[in-house]
Amino acid sequence: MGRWGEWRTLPPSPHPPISPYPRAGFTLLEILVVIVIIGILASLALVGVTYAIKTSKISNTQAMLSTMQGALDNYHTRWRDYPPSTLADYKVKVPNNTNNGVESLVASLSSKQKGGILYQPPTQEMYANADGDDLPKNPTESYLAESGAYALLEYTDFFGNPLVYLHHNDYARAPAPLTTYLGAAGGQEQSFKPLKGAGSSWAMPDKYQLVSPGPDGILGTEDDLRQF
Ligand SMILES: [Ca+2]
Ligand SMILES: [Ca+2]
Repeated sequence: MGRWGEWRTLPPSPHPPISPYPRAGFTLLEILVVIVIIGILASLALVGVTYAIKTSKISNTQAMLSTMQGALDNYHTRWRDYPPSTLADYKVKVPNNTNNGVESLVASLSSKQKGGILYQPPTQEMYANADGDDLPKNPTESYLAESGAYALLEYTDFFGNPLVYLHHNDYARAPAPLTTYLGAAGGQEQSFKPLKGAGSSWAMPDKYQLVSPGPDGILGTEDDLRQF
């Protein structure tokens, strides 16, 4: 028997023949596995994006508080004091008992009477009026007033909630009209409790306390942001 004859008598291969054409389509199981993997990756990406947005709002709010601190130092250099905790100190009758400190802060840092605009937030949207109050006339010659009437605006943090401001004269008595707070989403009024520093003394004892309720919008929780 010749050489080619020997080749033809070889036993059949144990491996099945390989098709020259690719298999058409995927099995249902393969498709399900891919869908699950895509779902996991998408939810991880969403968590990452949400976390990055929150982190950036926190750091922007902290930067904003420190810029405001500089503006308040300029105000103090000029007037030897920080803005009062309420516009009642400007001899005006304030219309309600909410967000009074930050309303006085906005008026004080943006008025002709107090030396011009000492602070402006990064965007116009960061002026709010969460408690919807206004005065019939402009009490401090604020540049933010329009046609005589004066909306009692508040500075907001990067989460859209008004800040809290309290002059050091008012830490100890901290009456409700100076410490009652209403967030941007409305809802329940909250109460700001002046913060203690080391030992039993007040934080920022001879200055002021300037606080953002942080990502959760609730005062007195761990995520509050402040300038000290
Ligand atoms: Ca108010
Ligand atoms: Ca207001």
